[in-house]
Amino acid sequence: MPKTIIISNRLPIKVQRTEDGLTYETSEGGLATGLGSIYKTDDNIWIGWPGTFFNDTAEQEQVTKDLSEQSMRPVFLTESEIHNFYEGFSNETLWPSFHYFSQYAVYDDTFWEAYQGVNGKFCRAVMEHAEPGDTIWVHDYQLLLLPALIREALPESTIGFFQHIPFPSYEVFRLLPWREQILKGMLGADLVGFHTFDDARHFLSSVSRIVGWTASQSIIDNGSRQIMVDAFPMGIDYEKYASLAASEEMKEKQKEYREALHHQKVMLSIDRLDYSKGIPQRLRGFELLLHEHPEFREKVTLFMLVVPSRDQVEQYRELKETIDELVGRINSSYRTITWNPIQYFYRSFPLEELSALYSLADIALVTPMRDGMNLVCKEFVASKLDQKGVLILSEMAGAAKELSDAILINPNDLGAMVRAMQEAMIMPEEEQKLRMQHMQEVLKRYDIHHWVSIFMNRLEYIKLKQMSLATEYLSEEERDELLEAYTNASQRILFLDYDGTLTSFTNNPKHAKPDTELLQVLGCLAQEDNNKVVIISGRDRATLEEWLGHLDVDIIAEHGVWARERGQDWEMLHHLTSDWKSEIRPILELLVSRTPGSFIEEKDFSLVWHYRKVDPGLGELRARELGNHLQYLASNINLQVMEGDKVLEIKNVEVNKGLATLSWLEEHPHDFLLGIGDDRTDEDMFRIMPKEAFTIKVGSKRSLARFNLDNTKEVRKLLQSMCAVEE
Ligand code: GDG
Repeated sequence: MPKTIIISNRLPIKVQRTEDGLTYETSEGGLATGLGSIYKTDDNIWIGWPGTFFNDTAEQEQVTKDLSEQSMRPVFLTESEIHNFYEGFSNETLWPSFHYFSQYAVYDDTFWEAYQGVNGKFCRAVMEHAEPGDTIWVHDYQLLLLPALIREALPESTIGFFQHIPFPSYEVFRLLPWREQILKGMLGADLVGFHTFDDARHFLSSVSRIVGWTASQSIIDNGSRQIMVDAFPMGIDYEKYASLAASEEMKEKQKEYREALHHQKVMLSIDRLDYSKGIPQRLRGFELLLHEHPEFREKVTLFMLVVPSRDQVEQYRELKETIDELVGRINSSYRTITWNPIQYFYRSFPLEELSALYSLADIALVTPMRDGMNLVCKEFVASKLDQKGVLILSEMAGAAKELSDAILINPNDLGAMVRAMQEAMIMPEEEQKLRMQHMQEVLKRYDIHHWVSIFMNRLEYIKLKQMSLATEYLSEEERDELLEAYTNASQRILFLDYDGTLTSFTNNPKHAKPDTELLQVLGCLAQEDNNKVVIISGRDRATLEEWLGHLDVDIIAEHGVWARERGQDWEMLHHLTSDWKSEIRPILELLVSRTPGSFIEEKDFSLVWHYRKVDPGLGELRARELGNHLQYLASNINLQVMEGDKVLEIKNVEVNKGLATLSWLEEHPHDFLLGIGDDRTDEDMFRIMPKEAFTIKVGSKRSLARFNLDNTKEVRKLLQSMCAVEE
């Protein structure tokens, strides 16, 4: 039975070596809770590092055995791997870069090699357990290369990837020397998830500019696979925090704390020690509040918990010193005999204490400079049973997108921070309740269980979509079948698109002239009496005439405006007008003057705007703009706007390759049909052709064709083998 495999750098357990032997303490983190419903059932497993070094084989075996009873599979890492891969590349290169602190990013090849090595080690661990059909869910920035490694080893597998930290804008991401390898690693997944739409947007923009793969409606089509990119804001285990806060024990604790704090207002701040969390800025804001608003002195205490983290790293050590100094300065400047402005703790607390603090606090100060999501603010809201309390939240936290009823601030704007604190201090209870109620409704609904199920649901969806759109590669067997049908037939029609099918794309369409090899194969097929070779293209008739007119082929030009049977004159397939051009041409000309690299191609009955050489992103944006602008105008004058590969074509509605193909089929009896094409306009041709026809899409984008071939080279090879049949 297919299973689900979860992979993260750390296992949701802390293994420790004590005098009494090995101890195992399960994690209560949100992710572990949410995924608990998955990895603890059936044969599902969680793969990751157990958090302690085990060099002794016997000990490793023991840990593996003990963990396997809890559905976990350890990946043992050495001290040097942890140093270079985890503390190094993950935390000193990726973490600062992704949190917009590029000035702290270390670019070190030793770190990068270790990162690749450990991702490979994780891949081998996955391969020990994975089987075709399994669903694999990879987590976070320590394992960005893993999706592609798994894809290579198990091409058909279902792979989801979720990044818990932000994805920076292209301008910041591009600074990384290994940017392309990183993106390609992530793109091994079928679904790439982030906390916010902005992260997803930034990722798509980097992929388009660095890898060259563009997306339509958040789905990247790389030619062989579709990859969905979406936002999945992670929720918390709402019930857990709400019920903890409701317990008698917690109420007692809260009362005790409240008395000790002399019934002052409590501002709460909880973070891991990290420069992304904006702790010094928050302290400066608090200092300014006390300075500018003496009325709040002795009326408010800032309860500040900083959880030790990464303190071997230089920046973190410096940050700790800055915080210590600031706290010292503020406390010594403002304290009185009975009041200490800041209660500062540099250690971690048990969950119960945390819950008591959440319930007790009047104001939560969550002001990171940048945060993927931030769960602390959500836990605070869930713990507010009486709905009294104010959340001050940084716009730079992913959570701000959902918690719009918080007081939102820019953490760099100290003035705004002080005003927000002042507002929070005097906010009427009714308003507090109203805001809190709204936020609780959101968090209750979008909790951690919802997050897991929606991610899994989308992963299943994209996999099904991939399957439904997949055309089958023309196998050896089917090729033989095609050749046999071809040999046995006496009235064959071969519809062949030109650009992207018989020749590859060039930056300048005029350069795509047929070469000798192509002329030879077309000539060979065309001279056969039983064959009708039809070149069906969007190009203008003059070019097609010049390039292919000397062969014994039929030509359909401009997607079916003009046609010419061999040996005859050009005929217009529909009676069309081109009066509309004078109205549309100025719009396109204005667009060209605003968009360097683009140009207009004029055909008898259509106008085409080309943007292949335009800055990626800008071209698509302008094409959408033009599409929207023309939609209304075009429908009134019987025109259609057709999107192609980096082109937008405006022409009469009657014109398409489908109608042209149909008129050929009606007029010419046939017992063998072949249609080959590569772009959207060829889909009209595939649609019109009978089911038994051999329809072939070049590339593996979604298609109505029965089969696909990878490129023009393979098309030519097929045509050559048809030629050889005749000889
Ligand atoms: C990353 C992203 C994203 C804190 N102190 C104690 C303690 N905590 C718990 C909190 C909360 C968790 O740690 C911190 O989560 P955050 O989301 O705030 O931050 P990161 O650790 O940086 O997490 C972040 C998250 O991944 C999830 O995707 O939201 O943006 O950076 O749950 O309660 N727990 C205990 N004692 C403490 O002293 N027991």
